[in-house]
Amino acid sequence: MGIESSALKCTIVFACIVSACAGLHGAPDATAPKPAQKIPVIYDSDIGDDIDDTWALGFLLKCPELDLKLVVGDQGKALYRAKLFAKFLQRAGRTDVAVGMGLDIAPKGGGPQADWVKDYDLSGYGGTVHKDGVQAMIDMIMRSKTPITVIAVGPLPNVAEALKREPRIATKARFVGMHGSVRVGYGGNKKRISAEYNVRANPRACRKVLSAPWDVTITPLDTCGLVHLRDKKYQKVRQSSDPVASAIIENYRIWSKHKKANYFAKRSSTLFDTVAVYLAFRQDLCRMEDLGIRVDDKGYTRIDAKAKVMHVATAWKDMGAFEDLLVARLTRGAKRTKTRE
Ligand SMILES: [Ca+2]
Repeated sequence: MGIESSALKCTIVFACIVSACAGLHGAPDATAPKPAQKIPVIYDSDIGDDIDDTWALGFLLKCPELDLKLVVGDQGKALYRAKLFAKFLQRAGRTDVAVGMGLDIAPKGGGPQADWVKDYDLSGYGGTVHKDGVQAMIDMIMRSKTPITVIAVGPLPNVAEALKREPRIATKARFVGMHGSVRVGYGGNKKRISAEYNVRANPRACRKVLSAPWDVTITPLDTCGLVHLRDKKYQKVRQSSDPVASAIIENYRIWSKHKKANYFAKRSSTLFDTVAVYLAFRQDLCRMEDLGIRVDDKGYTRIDAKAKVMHVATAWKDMGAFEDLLVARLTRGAKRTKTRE
């Protein structure tokens, strides 16, 4: 273990102790002290396709353990995703976060949240916009004195390209992803695993990223595929005046209409990506296993003792407590949202 990974472990352990002191099982953490050293984060996301990336971005902004530095849109539609990020960050009062455009694969095109940004002008963003988000990612990782955590919640062409251009990023950063299906498939299916979308969309890129020599943690469908907010938990977010919560709900309403999803009034969709954000700073509510994971050509993630070993969240110890934490943080209130503009 190198000095950097030791330091990172210390940071995570400290963040966990702070969180533990604040009360583990879903108690609102409004009184939680801020950790001395936050974990610097790059968020690589296909925001604007499924809605869970937007929930995860909001959660990330609300976690005092994490310090979001850069967001990069992945898997094409670069302009659409950059606009979603920029408008969301502006609404959250976080234009200190840089926005990176993803790889130039299918740069145009929209998605189910297009109505939210139809009049948004990216040139009006108060923070930095990097035309080459992959290079911005590399530069930030290489220059950072504290190891960066890359939270990636989509297919992985950007991160694979970053590793190709500068393989040393794997010695300077840690990777946390929402990827794969290890023993459980979509919808909690325990009989059959799935070729999970983020892997299946680009198995080659995923294989390159997951096998790189960095510390890797993933939430496969086994854990992330089970998370929904329902009933009181959902209504608390839906009715919150918190600017981050209301930006999420505005997007969810537009997304639901576009997708003809008829459950907007009652519950969230599956919030896969929020679990990757959680694992970046705490892991105690999940059962974690160190497993060799091989990505096959069809997009399955197979347990293979000869493959790269990673930390895998294979089951929940207490999913309800995670949902409580998510709700408490998302609804913490407008008065506590720090504006840095
Ligand atoms: Ca995603």
